[in-house]
Amino acid sequence: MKANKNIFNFIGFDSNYDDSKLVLFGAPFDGTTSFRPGTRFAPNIIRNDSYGLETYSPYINTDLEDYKLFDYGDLDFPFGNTKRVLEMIYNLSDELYKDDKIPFMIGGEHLVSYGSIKAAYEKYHDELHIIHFDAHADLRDDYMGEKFSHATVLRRAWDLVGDNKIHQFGIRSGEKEEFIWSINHTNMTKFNLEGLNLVIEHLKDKKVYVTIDLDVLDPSIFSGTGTLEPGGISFNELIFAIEQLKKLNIIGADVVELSPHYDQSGTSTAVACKVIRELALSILN
Ligand SMILES: [Mn+2]
Repeated sequence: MKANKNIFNFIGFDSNYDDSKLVLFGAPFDGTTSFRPGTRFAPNIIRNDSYGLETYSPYINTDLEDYKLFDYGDLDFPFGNTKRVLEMIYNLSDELYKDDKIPFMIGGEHLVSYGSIKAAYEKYHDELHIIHFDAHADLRDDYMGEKFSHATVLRRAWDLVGDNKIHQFGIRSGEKEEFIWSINHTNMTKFNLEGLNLVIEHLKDKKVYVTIDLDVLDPSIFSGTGTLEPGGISFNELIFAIEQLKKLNIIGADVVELSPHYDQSGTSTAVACKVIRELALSILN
């Protein structure tokens, strides 16, 4: 596979496809965003601002340059056609799985995760667990009549993986019904990351897909997003949680919901870039 022509790679992701285990791609879609749109602009602004980062991580004590990493560029979506967008994400992730790669997707709104999780499920079936960091439960069965929405994405993932396979952290917003439903169907930690170490212990021999909605962070450090939810975790809490994930066999991941233009300081984009670097290194370590 060759890089798409719109390539301007994330820092350190400059190797070729064949040599690379981890493959980054952008899914610049915000078609079901209910409040403030703009996540479609995230992948390329992330790539641009990633050059403000070092490739070395003092947290994990490794360097992006120690690895072969490939940036595919962005999928070219037909905006307004949610079904087709999800198919395109599924098709690319499926191709990556067939080539024994690890898909690493940059959103976009959270619904994009569904396409990649579906491909992961079809490869790993019952072995697959999902670790989900988010302010929002995303467990509605439909949102304004739509089954496929940023507000339903983990419920649609549950349709695939079933009970007790989705481990949610930092959740502090949703309908009462979502919280009640979660009691019997997902493993939800409200407000913080308590118990992550126990989940990691429990999932050591499983295949794990990690989805990070950056709005799990407090808006005081991450205001560049569509649906702000005060009361979030700190940057260091998230980074040290990501470092813990290196104990797992992560077979796919995504980082979603940066909407860069709402934070003109660039802080939110810098946060996203650093989360992406740390998650990439955690997956590979
Ligand atoms: Mn969210």
